[in-house]
Amino acid sequence: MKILIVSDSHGISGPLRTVIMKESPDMLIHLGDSEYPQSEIASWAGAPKTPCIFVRGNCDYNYSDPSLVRNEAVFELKGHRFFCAHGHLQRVNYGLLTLSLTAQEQGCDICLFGHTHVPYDSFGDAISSFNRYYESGFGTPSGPRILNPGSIAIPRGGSKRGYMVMEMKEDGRYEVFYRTID
Ligand SMILES: [Mn+2]
Repeated sequence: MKILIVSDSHGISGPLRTVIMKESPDMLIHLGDSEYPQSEIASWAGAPKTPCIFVRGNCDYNYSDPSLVRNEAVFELKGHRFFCAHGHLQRVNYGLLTLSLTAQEQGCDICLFGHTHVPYDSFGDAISSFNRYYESGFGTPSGPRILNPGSIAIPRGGSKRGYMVMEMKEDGRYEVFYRTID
């Protein structure tokens, strides 16, 4: 299945709608600061047939549908457990340790965030990393896979307008593709 991961569209609906139409995903995850009615974004993706998940960004108050947005979303899919948050509450501008540990506290192996407007794809620090390294061999990454699709509307840090597509097979194997629209 194809999961479209976007963030920080900040009221600029054009590229968001274009990408949703182009990718035609089986699931949509918006990581916050849409500043646009979530129900409308979800309708572009084909909700309710297509599941859509929205988390609240620091700019999402006037335009958001309270019934559709939450601060954090945790769900399971094909043997994986996802943690989704905008990231401002985990202070991601100052580092990803809190985000990584919060995801792990909830048993998640995949962690999605936005807010920075800069794409990111790496493994996070682990809870009890000393013990895990001791058990599994030094240097083994044991934190969650942490992904940020960047901003689909207002890129920063030298990045381009972009998003991520996660292709997940039935057996849980997955690949992540970062795509730009410029
Ligand atoms: Mn933000």
